[in-house]
Amino acid sequence: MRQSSTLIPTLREVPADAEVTSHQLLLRAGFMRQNASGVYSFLPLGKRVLQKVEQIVREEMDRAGSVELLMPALQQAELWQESGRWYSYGPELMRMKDRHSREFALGATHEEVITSLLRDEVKSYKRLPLNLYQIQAKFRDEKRPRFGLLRGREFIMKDAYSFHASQESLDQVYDQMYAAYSRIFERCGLNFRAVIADSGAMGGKDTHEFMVLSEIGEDTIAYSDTSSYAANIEMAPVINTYEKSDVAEEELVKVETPAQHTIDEVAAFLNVEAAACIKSLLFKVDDRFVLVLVRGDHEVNDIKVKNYFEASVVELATPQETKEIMACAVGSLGPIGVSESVEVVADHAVKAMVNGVCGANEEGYHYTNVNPERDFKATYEDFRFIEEGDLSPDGQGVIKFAKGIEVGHVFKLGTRYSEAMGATYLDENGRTQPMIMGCYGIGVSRTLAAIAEQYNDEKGLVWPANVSPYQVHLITVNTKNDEQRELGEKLYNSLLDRRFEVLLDDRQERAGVKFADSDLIGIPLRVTVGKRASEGIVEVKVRKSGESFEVSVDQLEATLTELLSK
Ligand code: 9G3
Repeated sequence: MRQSSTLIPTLREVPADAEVTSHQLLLRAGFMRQNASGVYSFLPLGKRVLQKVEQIVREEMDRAGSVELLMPALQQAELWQESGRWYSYGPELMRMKDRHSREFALGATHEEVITSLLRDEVKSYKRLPLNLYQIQAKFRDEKRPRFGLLRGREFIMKDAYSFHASQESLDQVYDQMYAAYSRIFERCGLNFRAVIADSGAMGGKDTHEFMVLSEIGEDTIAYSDTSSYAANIEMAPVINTYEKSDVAEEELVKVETPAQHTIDEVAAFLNVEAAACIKSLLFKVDDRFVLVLVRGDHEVNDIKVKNYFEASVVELATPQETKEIMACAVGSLGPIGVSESVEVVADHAVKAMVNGVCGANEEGYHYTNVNPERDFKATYEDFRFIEEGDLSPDGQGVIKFAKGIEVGHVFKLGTRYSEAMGATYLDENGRTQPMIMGCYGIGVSRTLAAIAEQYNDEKGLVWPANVSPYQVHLITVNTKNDEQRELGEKLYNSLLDRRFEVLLDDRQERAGVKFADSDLIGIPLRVTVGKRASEGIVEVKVRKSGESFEVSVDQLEATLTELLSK
C-alpha cells in the first residue's frame, strides 16, 4: 500500500479524553476514529489488524471443529420474550421498532437466535454435537463507555455456540475450545491467564474467563503464588480454616456508642480491632431481605450472596428500606433480636469470633461480648471476598491479586436456553430431550486494544509480527531524488512479488515526519532508502529493539525473512 493513497491521519498531540495508552496510540497513529461515545470507525491500519486477529480466531475455531456462519444483528423481540431476557435486561439492551412498529433488539449476544435456528433445523441426536460460530458487531448500551475499544457500545465479537446430546460431549468441546482460546491469545502475543469465573446471569456451572494481565484491567484476578490456580475475585472461594479460640465467653453488654457508625469508628471508640467487630449489611435478595454478616476486616462478596440464594437481583437495601425493616439506620445494624422476616447468614470467619462487637439495632448503641450461637443464630457459608495473603483454594501457596482485561469467556450453559425455547431432539430411545449447550466469546476488537496496551513504547505502537498491519514499512527519504525514488519503487514491487506485506511511504514529507510516523504506527521492520541508494545500500531497522544495520539490496529479502521469523 502507498501512503500517498491511503488514510493514516497521525496526530502529534495526545487526544484529551483518551485515558489509557492503547486508546491514545490507536487514535494518534490513525488506526481508528470515534464516531460517538463508545462507537468507532476502524481506519485502514486498524481494519488490517482486526483482520489479522480475526484470521487467527478463524483458523483456531476451524481447527477446534467450530463452523462459521453469520447471524443477523436485528433480532425480533419474540425470541427474547421466549427466553425471558426481553424483560430481564434493562437499558443496556438496545431496542428499536421497524416501520410496522414491530419490536427488535440489536444483537448484544446470540443465544436466542442460534437456539431458535437449532430448534427448527435439528431433530435427532445423530446430528449432534454441533459447534457454530460467527464474527460480528455486537451492541450493548454501556452506561459508561471508556478506554476506547476496551469498553465500547458497538464492538466486534466472535461468539460460538455448541449443542450436545450429553454432558460428556459438552465437556469435550468445552476443553477443545479452551485449548483453542489459549492458542489464539498465544498467537496474538498476549500475556494472559485462564481464570475460573462466575457464570453470572448465564447460569450453568463451569465457566472460565481469559484475562490479559494489565494495570488498567477492570477485573481482579486472585492467583496462587506457587500453583497455576487463578480465579476471578468475584468467585474465588475462601478456605474455612477458622478456629474458635478457647477464651471464656463473657456476659453480653449493651454500650452507648453515640454517633459511631462505621466499623472503624466503633472499633476506635471501643478500643478494639476491626476484626473483633461483626459487619452487618442488609441486602435485598430478589423480593426478600437478608442480613449478611462478615468479620469487620472483611468485605461482603455480593456475587457469592447472589449465587448462594440463586437470586437474579442482589442489592444493598436502601437507607429507607433499612429503617423500615430493621427500625434503625445502617450504622447500628446487628444480628441480635432481628425479626423473623429477615434471614441472617454469616461468613465462616464470624462463627469463630468470641466476645465480639455488633450493632444493637438501636441508634447510638452496640453490643460487646457478642458470641455467635449463644447470642444469635445464622447460616454459615463463604460470603467474603478473598484477599491477598489468603490460602490459595487449591491448598498450594497464597493468593496474590492482578488486574486483568477480559478478552474471552467460555461457558457450559446446560439447557437454560434450549428448555426455555423448546430446542429439543429425539435421543436414541426416541425420547424428546433438550439440547445441552455451551457458548464461547472472544472480544475481537477488545483483543486488538489489549495487544496495543501490551505492545508500545515511548515512541508509539510496537506490533507483534503476527498481527501487524504490514510486515515492512518501506520509506523513501527524499522522493525528489530520482535514485532514491526509483530504488524505493523497485524494492516495493520486488517485495510485493515475494508476497511481503509492505507499506510504502512515498509522501512528499520531511524525513523527520516520516520517521516519527513510522515509530508511531509500529510496523515491526523499517527499510529506509536514503543517501546510499546510489550504492545499492539501504538501512533496515527493527522497531522493537531499535537496532539498525545497512544491507545491500540483494541481501534485503533474505534479511527481512530472517528477521520476521524471530
Ligand atoms: C444482553 C446485554 C448484555 C449482555 C448479555 C445480554 C453479557 C449477555 C453474557 C454473554 C454470554 C455469552 C455468547 C458469547 C460468549 C458470552 N452481556 N451477556 O448475555 F442483552 Cl444488553 O454474552 N454469549
